[in-house]
Amino acid sequence: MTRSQLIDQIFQKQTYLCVGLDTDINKIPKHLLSSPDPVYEFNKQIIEATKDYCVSYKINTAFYEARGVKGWESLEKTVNYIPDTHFKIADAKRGDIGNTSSQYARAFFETLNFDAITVAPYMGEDSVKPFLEYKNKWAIVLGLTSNRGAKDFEMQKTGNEFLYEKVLRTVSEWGNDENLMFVVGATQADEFLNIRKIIPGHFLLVPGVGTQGGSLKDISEKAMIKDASNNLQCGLLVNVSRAVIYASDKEDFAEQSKLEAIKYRDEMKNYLAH
Ligand code: OMP
Repeated sequence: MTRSQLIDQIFQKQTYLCVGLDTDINKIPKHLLSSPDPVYEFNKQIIEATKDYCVSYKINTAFYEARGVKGWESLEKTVNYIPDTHFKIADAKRGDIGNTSSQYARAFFETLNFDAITVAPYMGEDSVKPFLEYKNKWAIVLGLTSNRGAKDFEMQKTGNEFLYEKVLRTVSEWGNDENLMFVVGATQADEFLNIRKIIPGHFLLVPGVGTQGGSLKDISEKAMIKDASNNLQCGLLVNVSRAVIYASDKEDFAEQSKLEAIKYRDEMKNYLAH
């Protein structure tokens, strides 16, 4: 998916919600456990319930890899089920020496039909570049993450700047705003204005709203972007996983997740109007 297609979807649907399919077989409603592939069944119903209120789905591969071959099958079926109108993110946090990264890129962009993959920048340019070589595919590089451990490296000074600032500045030169996004956690709201000074045009994938407590209002006010003609481009994909998909553990789980997604859409609609 291209940047302009993504922006069109955002404004058509008045939402920049990304629903995180962090589907844990131990947390899904018990009545699904008798179906042949309970995780896929759960995901299908969540997708049907939420697809009108979000523009993207993020599949965190850990929840699937943990179940071995069966989990990988659920993942493959799920990504194929997501409509092509939606931006499909593999949250796999990959990145290795060049020829290995090329294999990861093949796995997620060719064998599986993802639009984007999350990438850890620690190993440098040759570890990120293979993900940038695919037309209309994206690398979403970890910038400033939402977790406590962000202070251990990302928020340490290297010279005059924080390590995460150096990452944003350097990595943004390896690609452009048509193939590169950055992860910035919603729990890091104080840094958003600064981040927009360093990368004024790139989309941000923002997890940390919902269960982790980040404020949608705060980040939307600080980090939305405009083009040269002063038209709003949004520039944000806000991921919510648990707070949407586990809204209920009863038979009404899909209906409840839809209501949660609608709440986020309604709030986002307001911010897109300004
Ligand atoms: P919830 O807290 O349940 O909404 O889930 C957040 C999702 O975003 C999980 O899949 C995390 O792995 C992911 N995530 C973070 O929570 N923090 C980050 O800094 C980066 C990510 C990510 O790359 O998506």
